Amino acid sequence: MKDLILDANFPRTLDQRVYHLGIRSGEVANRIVTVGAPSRANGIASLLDASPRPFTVTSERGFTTITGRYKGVPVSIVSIGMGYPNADFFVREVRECLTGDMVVIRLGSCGGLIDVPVGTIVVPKASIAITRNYDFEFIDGGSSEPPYRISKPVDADPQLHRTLSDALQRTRPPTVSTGVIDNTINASADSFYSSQGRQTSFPDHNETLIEQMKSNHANLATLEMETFHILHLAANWPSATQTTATVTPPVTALPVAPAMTVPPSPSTQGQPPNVSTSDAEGKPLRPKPRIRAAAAQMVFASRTSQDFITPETVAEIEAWSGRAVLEALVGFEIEPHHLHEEAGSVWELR
Ligand code: R1P
Repeated sequence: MKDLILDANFPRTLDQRVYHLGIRSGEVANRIVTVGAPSRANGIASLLDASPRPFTVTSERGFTTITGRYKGVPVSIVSIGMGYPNADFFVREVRECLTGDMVVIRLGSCGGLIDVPVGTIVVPKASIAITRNYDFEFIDGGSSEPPYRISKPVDADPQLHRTLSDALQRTRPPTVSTGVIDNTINASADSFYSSQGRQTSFPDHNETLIEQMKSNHANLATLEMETFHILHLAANWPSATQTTATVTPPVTALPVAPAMTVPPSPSTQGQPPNVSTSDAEGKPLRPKPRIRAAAAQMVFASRTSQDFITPETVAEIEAWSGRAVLEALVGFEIEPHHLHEEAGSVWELR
């Protein structure tokens, strides 16, 4: 380990950057698109307003945050890589850099479990988790345990789900032959292979897994690796109906040395960590802020026909869905007192 970390609970650098994403308060906006790949993030970022010039941080751990404005509204695009652990870093670390609401749309690729063409965009209303059961005896299969666990569903934010589906329908280019499906169930797996029913040289005991999932959830339509965890954290952050106090995470000593394209404003330097349920003066927000999340999933692989999407179709549907996600976010209302303070932020108009 090359860095000395003084506090193991919530590591931050002396200049208040969260340890894995490398961002700090004022560098991430309330409205966020999260994607898996930096190329997808850069494609969406190309749609941002020219002014203020979008701000980019790439952390040592490979998370990229791009913040600017779309049609004048502050938005961030965060590329997180793959899987539950990275989704967890994303939600928790962004949350501690933000005051007010955190509105998140995940735009990712997925496998399709229903008979739709590759290039279809699916907007799930809920997600379940499929996880490998480490207590199962995978070599001899002689365990009384099941090899996989299937969780109960967690819902997307219903209003954001509807706004997202509407934006996708409204912005669909006439040249695109595939459509939008919503109100389905997604499954997020903790492996691309075993817990998605793929066959490899490992004895994964997953030959009937997809059929079992489909028999439990008739409208199960997509498989990917992040949506469940994002929706689950959003649904389990203390909300307007709860009274749990938010603890301000402490500060650590050493910087993570993120690569930046635009220097932060001097007015953001050295400020204390935000208490995310308070306003700029430290007064509690009423009602308390929320995390609201939904997802749009591009079908890259059909698990029924075994078709895989072409690069040309990827380019076409990423351009469509990237714009649609931004449209959905900027059209989604956040009460003014639940917005992060603009003064000193990287999206401040100077
Ligand atoms: C697997 O190839 C990856 O692709 C899907 C899965 O969820 C997983 O992260 O999403 P992204 O296209 O967003 O990376």
